[in-house]
Amino acid sequence: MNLTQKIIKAHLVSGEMIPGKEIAIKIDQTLTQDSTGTMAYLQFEALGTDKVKTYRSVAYIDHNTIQSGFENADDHAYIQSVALKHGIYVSKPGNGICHQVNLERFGVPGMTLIGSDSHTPTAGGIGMLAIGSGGLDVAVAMGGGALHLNMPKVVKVELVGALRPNVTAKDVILEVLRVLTVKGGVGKVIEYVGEGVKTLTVPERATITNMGAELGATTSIFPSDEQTLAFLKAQNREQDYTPLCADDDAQYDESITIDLSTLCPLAACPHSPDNIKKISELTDIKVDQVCIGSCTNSSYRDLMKVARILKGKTVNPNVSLTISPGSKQVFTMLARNGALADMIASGARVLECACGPCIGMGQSPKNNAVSVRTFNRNFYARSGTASASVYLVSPETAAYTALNGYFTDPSACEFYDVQMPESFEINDNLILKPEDFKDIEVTRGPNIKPFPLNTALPETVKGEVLLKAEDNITTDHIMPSNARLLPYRSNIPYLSDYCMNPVDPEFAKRAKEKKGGIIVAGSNYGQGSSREHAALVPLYLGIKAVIAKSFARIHRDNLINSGILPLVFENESDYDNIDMADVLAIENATEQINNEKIIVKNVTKNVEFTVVLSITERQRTFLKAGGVLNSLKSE
Ligand code: MIC
Ligand code: SF4
Repeated sequence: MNLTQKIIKAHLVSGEMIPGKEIAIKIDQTLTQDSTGTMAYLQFEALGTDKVKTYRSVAYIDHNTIQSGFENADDHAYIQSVALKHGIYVSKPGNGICHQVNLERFGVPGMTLIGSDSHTPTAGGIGMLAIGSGGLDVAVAMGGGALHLNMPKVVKVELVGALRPNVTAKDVILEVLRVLTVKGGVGKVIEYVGEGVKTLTVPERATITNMGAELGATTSIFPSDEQTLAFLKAQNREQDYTPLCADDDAQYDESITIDLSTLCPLAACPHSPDNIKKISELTDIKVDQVCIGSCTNSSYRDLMKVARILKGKTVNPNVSLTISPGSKQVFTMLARNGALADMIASGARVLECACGPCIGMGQSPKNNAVSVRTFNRNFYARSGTASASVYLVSPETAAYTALNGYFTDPSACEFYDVQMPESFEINDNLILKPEDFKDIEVTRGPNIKPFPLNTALPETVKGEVLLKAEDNITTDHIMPSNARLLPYRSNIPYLSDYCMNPVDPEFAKRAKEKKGGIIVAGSNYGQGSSREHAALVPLYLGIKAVIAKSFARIHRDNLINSGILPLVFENESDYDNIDMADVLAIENATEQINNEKIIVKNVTKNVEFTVVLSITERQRTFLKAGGVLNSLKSE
């Protein structure tokens, strides 16, 4: 067996391990963050579980940290109180980005983890089977329920050789994205093997598994080996170590080989993480902003290299450089060893250890800016400035670029060899343990509005086409998130006015006037974030179905959980025959939903076409009931 199959087998609750078939697995650990967490905990409360049933559940507060009104702070208070009341650890704001802190303090090789954040697979760097999902799946897992998913195919990525100086783990995952594209990982786990694996430290592995989310993959995973042991020892968690790897004769569904020694520094160009070019091809481009940080590249070693590059130099006069350390642990260590002083002295704007500019929480660049970031997503408008062009690069590329003001290939620059520390500074004083708190009252601010509930599937599903969208629509298109909107993550009615804003600013108004309808889209609809808001807001607007050429995994599950039909064109050419405002109807919907193929009538054009609903029996029950919560209620 490969490593993925071994961990699944050890956690299998039901189903057969045949790719594409539904399985259910036991979940050991869960994580939530604050921008998806309020919904997850409202749903958890609705399920009525007293105490979490997992080995470890942690609520992180790291996304909505700009407090320009009471909303975010109220949500933090709600999350802290509801978590402690139900046996969940709390990582307070200031402690760091969920995935970085999870790796440092909680990740255990061989365990399963689900998180209400699409970059949960970061923990694959420490050998966990870590999957991103909607908040409802996390709520169910916290209550002891299994996670249902389709048994993934497993792709072997064999790493051979070793990276050259100033070529990094970020360049490895950008290369994988170039080869596999943003749709290439759907329904698959990406498993890294080979001699090259041994040359990568746990945080480097975590950079690679983190951005595996951009492949659309279920997750990515590395073996647990000497590097894992060294990392856990340095975190004073040696007892959590178990060696794990694939059998020598393990079978894989697909495989690719990457020779690390042939890679060069790369960038993902606007507006997609798979639009890859060599840095050496971009050196004529003048840069306005550089942002270093995010759950992809903000580990101790990443930032130490940045500090060494910046030491004694000054950021280019035309560049604004920001640095956000990944965690309090990283931040404290940089402060103690003087690296922070070198960053500040160079002119870097040091931000708190949180998601920050990655989710548009401040630092939106100027109009038409070129912004170079060490993050994982460069989707259109995600930075908060729609006219900006965002490029994704390694910390080394970012630091040299910030000094020169133009894209700079770091492989032609000085190399600073920073080693992993033998011990990290351990201070968990911002992690609250539920056992230390008694008689907790849950605090609820006025911004927390009830989440919308669907109704049971009607006999006829009928509506106008309210939007005809292209390929690769992201959740940042469907429900944009920025410093202005993130405070309303617990207020679906407020958010609804901004639904699809970057695609069509009139969409929300139209949906409200028509009292709902249908969305038609191209392939990979809903890629990106795990935010349920990208399903709950359309539900609130009365969207009954999305008909697309294909869907991204987490978003498709979120639509089903909300009772919205995710239908796939049987013949992609039927997409071309549909126009905005056409009226589409599914007659005998309650009958048809039992079938794999469903007939849709284009009432306006008087033609019919077929769509495919390839889901499990369980999911059909959810759609009939109008979503998971209705289904559970009726049970
Ligand atoms: C993201 O990177 O897009 C986020 C913000 O972390 C999201 C979660 C969210 O929308 O709150 C994710 O990746 O799931
Ligand atoms: Fe936070 Fe960005 Fe990572 Fe999402 S991708 S968890 S917003 S740092």
